Amino acid sequence: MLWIVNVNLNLILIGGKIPMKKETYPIIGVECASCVRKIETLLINADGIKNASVNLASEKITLEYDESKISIEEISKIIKKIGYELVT
Ligand SMILES: [Cu+2]
Repeated sequence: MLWIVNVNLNLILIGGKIPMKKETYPIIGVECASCVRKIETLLINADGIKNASVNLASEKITLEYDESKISIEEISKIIKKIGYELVT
């Protein structure tokens, strides 16, 4: 019984199925589609971020990220560097 549990655990690790944190935050300064593209492109290419989606109408961002690789504080700093502010 125990080895079955281990096999399953290993498969999960090999498969890279690390639980991603998915969270939505308000974001300040997003004014047009170009802002949206700029933020999303930057974040999606950052290590540890699986997905970033900005909603222009609601001025919110939905982030899917691996907390063991990147923290929300680090993501906030990246966003701030290009002139926007994440509200956490
Ligand atoms: Cu813009």
